[in-house]
Amino acid sequence: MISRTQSEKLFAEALKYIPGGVNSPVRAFRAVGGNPFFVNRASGSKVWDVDGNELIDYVLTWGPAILGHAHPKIISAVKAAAEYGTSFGIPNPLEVTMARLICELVPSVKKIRMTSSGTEACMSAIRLARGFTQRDKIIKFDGCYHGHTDSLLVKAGSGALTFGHPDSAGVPAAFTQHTIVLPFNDVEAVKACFAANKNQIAGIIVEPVPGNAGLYLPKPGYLEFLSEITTADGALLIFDEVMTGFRLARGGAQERFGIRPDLSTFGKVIGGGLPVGAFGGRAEIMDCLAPLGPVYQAGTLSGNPIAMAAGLANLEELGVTRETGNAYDLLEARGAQLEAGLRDAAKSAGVPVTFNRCGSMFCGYFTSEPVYNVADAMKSDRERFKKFFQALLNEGVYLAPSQFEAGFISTAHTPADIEQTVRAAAKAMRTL
Ligand code: KE4
Repeated sequence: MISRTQSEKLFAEALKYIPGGVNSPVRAFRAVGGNPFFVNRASGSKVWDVDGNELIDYVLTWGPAILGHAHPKIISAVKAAAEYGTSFGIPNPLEVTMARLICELVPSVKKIRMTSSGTEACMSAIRLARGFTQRDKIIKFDGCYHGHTDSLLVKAGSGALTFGHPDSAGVPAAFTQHTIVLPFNDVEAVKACFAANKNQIAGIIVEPVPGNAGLYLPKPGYLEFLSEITTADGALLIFDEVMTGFRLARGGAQERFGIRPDLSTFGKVIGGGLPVGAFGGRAEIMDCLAPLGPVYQAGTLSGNPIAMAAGLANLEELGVTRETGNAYDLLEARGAQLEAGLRDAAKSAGVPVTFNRCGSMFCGYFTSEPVYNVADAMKSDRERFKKFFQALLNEGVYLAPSQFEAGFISTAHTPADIEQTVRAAAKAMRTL
């Protein structure tokens, strides 16, 4: 029997000082039962909890650890940068290196601004879209999560969905009156919305591959359709690539699907595990930002040298500047191995599972129906997921503690890790 005595003690202590004992709700295990464990060490594909239990990690701090945890190149880059100071609040060379690299890798991004979180990046991109178009309305899709900024916390995904009350308390109706929520992958709903709001929509913000209600993919032609309909109406298309950026391809989901959005947001991978976000796009839009233009946006630690060093080390080690011999073939191979193994395990156990995957992002839903949007995802058997999650945890495999999160694979996940995961899943599925 696995002991988690130290984690339990820490959780009891945490509850005294931190709401719910966690600094982000999805960590609280409320959707899967039991209490969260505490981690004080991570390396490669593994984390170790404070009781010394080793776990193969498919959360990877929600995406940033694409090279696995504590990659030597990142650790040495952070140490080296820290020797010169942790923050200047004055422009530093690494900000320029990062900005130039992102602009080189993502053709739709001609200028970019760093922030300290994905929430900030998405919030700022929305403000910029409204400032540039002089319009107020924004379309988002149910189940998509763009951080916890007031105007976007409407039918949001991730933790908001996990808790079953997609709309958050504390958000005045006035703050969301300009937010229109539509179902993802539904062309007619978007057409009807633009017809009813001609020349009033500032933009669409969308996760090109939604990873905050589990994971599902855009139907063929859907992203192209969003690009066309926004262009035709003078609205902007904003790709939220906080999760997919530099994970699904060197140039993110927009490279993989061949789309050029007007604005994009980034985070996670570009911070290598440190607090970073970014938003960028067409120069004439970005130049509306202060100090050049009237749209205000700021941040004490934006472009912080330590975070830039960590993010640059992450990107460099991924091989993003190399068209061949970069990490994406390996990530694809590991994802394919995991998918094949989990599909076989479900089939052998006679358990209906819909397994969605895009590169190194994945999600298994306990349903025999396809999952193309959050309504489909909500039909899956969450009780089965709960049992599956706990069974895998007891076998040393850590999945995201919610059906409504994506799983992530790193270059540090070995074939043996994945074989161990598949064995654990096969054993767990026989108990469901
Ligand atoms: P942050 O503010 O958490 O850095 O980024 C917000 C965000 C924006 N856009 C997308 C597509 C995202 O996935 C996120 C954050 N992702 C969640 C995981 N689903 C972060 C985990 C958490 O909230 O604890």
